Amino acid sequence: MRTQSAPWRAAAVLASVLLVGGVAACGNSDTGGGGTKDDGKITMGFSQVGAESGWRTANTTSIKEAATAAGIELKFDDAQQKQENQIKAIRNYIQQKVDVIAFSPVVESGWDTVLKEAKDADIPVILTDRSVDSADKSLYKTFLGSDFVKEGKLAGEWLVEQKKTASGPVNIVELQGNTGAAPANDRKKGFGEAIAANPNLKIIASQPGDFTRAGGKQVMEQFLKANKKIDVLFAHNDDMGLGALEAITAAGKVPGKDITIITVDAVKDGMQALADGKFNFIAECSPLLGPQLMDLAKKVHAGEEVPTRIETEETTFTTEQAKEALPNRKY
Ligand code: GYE
Repeated sequence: MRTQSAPWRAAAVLASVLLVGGVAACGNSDTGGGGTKDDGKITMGFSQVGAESGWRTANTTSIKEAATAAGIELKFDDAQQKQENQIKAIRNYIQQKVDVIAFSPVVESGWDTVLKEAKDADIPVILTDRSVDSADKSLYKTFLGSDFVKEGKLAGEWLVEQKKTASGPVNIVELQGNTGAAPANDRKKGFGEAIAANPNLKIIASQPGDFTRAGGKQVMEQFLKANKKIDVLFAHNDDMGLGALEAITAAGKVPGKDITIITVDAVKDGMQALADGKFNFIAECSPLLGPQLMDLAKKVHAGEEVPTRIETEETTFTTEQAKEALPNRKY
């Protein structure tokens, strides 16, 4: 196992490294990549989920800037939230014989075939931001991203603490991310486990809002129509929470007061809403994965062993903490 070296520490996002599966899946002994070019430059094919949220925009910027800084040639594709587009992009990258493929899988399932094709072509794959549920861990080299279960758990634990003196039922509505996505599945799980500590806390409605503002607004409108008493909103990201604010205000309720709002991400607009008291709590999820991703690409390309799981380090914010952090927030 390798210990962290200087470039890791220099990365924009601090990372804690967990080696969960013993020795990293070994590629072949030579270059570890399928590139045929001999200009010495690493070519990375990257398939991005889409541009659905402020988080995603910041993530894309981070990846593009880090590729330039690292001297890596980046081929970038926006899949517009469709798995079929991601599979198509990955197949193109295989055909083009890029050195490394990296992608953020829009959903967890259904990747084995295309990942096997990349493996057969001897092109290493790095998962970034979201993971896949493939049983065969040799299909990718590593997964760089957040612990989404933990984010949901931190959100739930904060709520449990806030409502510890509640004597009656606390009605919670939940805006989920896109169906089948790792952060949607995992944040739901973590939050659900945490609030189980207090039987008064009940999720009375839970629907996907696709991680978008429009989705958050639309689903919140339905929630408000169907439920007289909503005490808490848990939105799986800031953007859905921001969309929901409009629906809540339009329904004549005061966000952050009549309805307690908890979100995940901590992008600038979310942090502003928190500082303004419209949101009440945010569990952070960092999108600044670019520098670490490029570092990993270089290592994997050089045939070096890398940890199979690299977890980003994150925090949480209350209104007071958001006010303090906002002036220096980069995204
Ligand atoms: O929380 C959300 C984005 O996968 C962690 O995707 C990412 C999530 C993020 O659309 O805003």
